[in-house]
Parts: sequence; structure tokens; C-alpha cells
Amino acid sequence: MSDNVTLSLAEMRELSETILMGNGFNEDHARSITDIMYACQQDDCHSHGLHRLLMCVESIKSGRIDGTAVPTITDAGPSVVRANANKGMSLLALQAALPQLIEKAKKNGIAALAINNCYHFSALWPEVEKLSEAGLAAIAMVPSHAWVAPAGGTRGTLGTNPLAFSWPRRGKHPFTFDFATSQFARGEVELYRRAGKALPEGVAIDKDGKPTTDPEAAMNGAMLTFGGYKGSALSIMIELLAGPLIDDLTSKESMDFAEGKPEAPYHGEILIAIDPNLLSGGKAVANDERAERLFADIIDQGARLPSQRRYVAREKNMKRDAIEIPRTLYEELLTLRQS
Ligand code: NDP
Ligand code: PYC
Repeated sequence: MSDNVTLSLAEMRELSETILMGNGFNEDHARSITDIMYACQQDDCHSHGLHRLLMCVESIKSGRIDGTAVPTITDAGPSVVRANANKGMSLLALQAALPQLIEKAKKNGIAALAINNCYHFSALWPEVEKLSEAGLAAIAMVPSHAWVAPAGGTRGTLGTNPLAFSWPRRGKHPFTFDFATSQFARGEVELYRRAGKALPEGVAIDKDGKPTTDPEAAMNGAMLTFGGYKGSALSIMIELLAGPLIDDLTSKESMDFAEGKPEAPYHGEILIAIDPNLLSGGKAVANDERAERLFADIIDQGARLPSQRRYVAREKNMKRDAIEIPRTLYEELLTLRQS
């Protein structure tokens, strides 16, 4: 028997929506959560694909997420939209606020969306990619839980704090990157633990501050930022921009809020959308050509652009109408479907 199970794209969607609705999310939340996991699975981004259903169900079972929360969207200024997720998952709030963010960025050149009071578990690239599909450059950031030690530190203070950026390209998929500012995303460490694999050196320290390659010890100790003090500074910036700047929690405050419950982190998110046409004085077409020359020069050397792997995976998986997940995960998901 294979270690993996193959699902069609429709089966994957059905499995996810059934589990979410069977465990307390209403149809709108189940759809918006599934959309993002579907996108991840389709692009072979496994740490934030169907595996995250486990976190969604654990979170709602802990009794504090509102699986029926209706987000409140506020026009907070010419270039500012605020979305209150009202203790629901972030994704429905994002979905509801996105049209206003796009409209404001196109009108004023730049606009920001602050999402508040949301539980958050997802990858950010589908969000910035959507903004680039609307012709905008975009940045998104979130804190998480205080699992990551600052450079030179010994205990978790920072989150895994992802930073996502996207740049629109005419007739092509956007240039997009999205990564944790920790060496590894927490989800990746979990996948190593589930697979019984050792982590590479330099990813984490144990609870006594000693280097470790044991995923369990890493989860009980602290993870490390990428790029030493540089990643650490970026991570602190994300804490500030997606925390105090938008009147929401830092990773440390989010962890305290959870009171040890196995929930998704609870905090805010910031998205910034920029219109290349207004910012370049109406010369977006000419400047696009310059951006394309930059990309060509990178590819010409044998280097690859971030997201290139994803787009190849997407095409392959869409064509064969199939994705694979580990059999152990599939069996766990079937039990959630029945619960
Ligand atoms: P990775 O370390 O896998 O890096 C991902 C990014 O780097 C992608 O854009 C990827 O492109 C690009 N990349 C990877 N290798 C190369 C290469 N050789 N050359 C050029 N580009 C490359 O990501 P992480 O594990 O740090 O993060 C994974 C996901 O976890 C992210 O989507 C993030 O949003 C999510 N996350 C969410 C958190 C949350 O609180 N919600 C917290 C932390 C992470 P490609 O995809 O094409 O390989
Ligand atoms: O992988 O670090 C992570 C993560 C945290 C919250 C959601 N994903």
C-alpha cells in the first residue's frame, strides 16, 4: 500500500468543506478556509494545505473561535480599510474587504487593509497573488505565536512571522514570494515531527538554549530566525506593523491569549496594495519592461524566481486533476469527518 493517498481536486474540496462544516464552521467560513488550503495543495505547498484542517478543528473545539462570525468592514480613510473578523478565521474578513482595498489602491496609489481580531493559520501568497491579479503590487504580514528566539536570544519572543510580496506581470503569473522569517515555518517543523525526521542544523534550540535537530525538542524550545540578526529585525518589524500599528496583538500577546490551548494564533494582519501606474506617473507599461528584463537576467543565470516551483506544480496538478497527501494525514482527516 502506498504511503500517500491521491485525491481529485473536487474530492479535496469536498473533504475539506465537509470536515469544517461538520465541526462548527458555517458554509461561508468553510468555503473561504477551503479556498486557501485548496490553493496550497494545488501548488504543492504542503505545510499550509489540508494538514491545516487539524489546526482548524482543534481551534474550534477549544471553544473560542466563532465559526459563524460575520466580519465588519469599515472605510477608515481615503487609503485605509479596516476589517474586524470578530473572532472568526481571518479569511472571510479578507475576502469581504479585498474589493475596497483594491478600489482604494487604484484611486489613491497606495492603500492598506488592517484585519483585526482574527484567528490565523494560513499561507499569505494566495492573498498577495490575488492583489497582483488585479494589477497591484502587494505586501502582507502577520505575527503568529512566540515560538522564535530573537538573534542572540534564548527563548521564544517573536512569531514565525511570514512576509509575502507580489508583483503583477502582464500576461504572466505574478512574481510572488512568501516565507516565514524563522528558518522554518512551524508547520514545516510539524511535518518533520510527523514524519519522524531530524531537522537540519541551525533551525532551533531546545528549552535549555542548546542547538537541537529534534523537532519535538524544537517545539518545546525555540526556533531561530533566518539570516541571523537580519531576519530577526524583519521579524520585529512584522510584530510592530501587524501588531501595535493596527491595534492588535504581538506574537507573545497572542500566545498568552491562547492560555496553552491548541488554537490557531489570534492577532491581526496588515496588507499594503500599491498601484504601479499611479506610482510611476502613468509609465507602468514602460517600467514593466524593465522589471521583465530584471527577471530575465535572473533566470538567464540558471537561478529561479520564487513561485516558479509553485506554478509548475499548479499546472501539473490541474492537468492530472489530482493531489497527494500522506495516508496517515488522510486517515486522521477521515476521523474528523466522522466526529
Ligand atoms: P519556504 O522556506 O519554503 O520559502 C518559500 C518562498 O521561497 C516561496 O516563495 C518559494 O517559492 C521561494 N523559494 C524557495 N526556494 C527557492 C529558490 N531556490 N529560489 C528562489 N525562490 C525560492 O517557506 P516557509 O516554509 O518559510 O513558509 C511556508 C509558508 O508558511 C508560507 O506560505 C507562509 O505564509 C506560511 N506561514 C504562515 C504563518 C502564519 O502565521 N500564518 C507563519 C509562518 C509561515 P516556491 O513556492 O516556488 O518554491
Ligand atoms: O507555520 O509557522 C507556521 C504557522 C503559524 C500559524 C500558521 N502557520
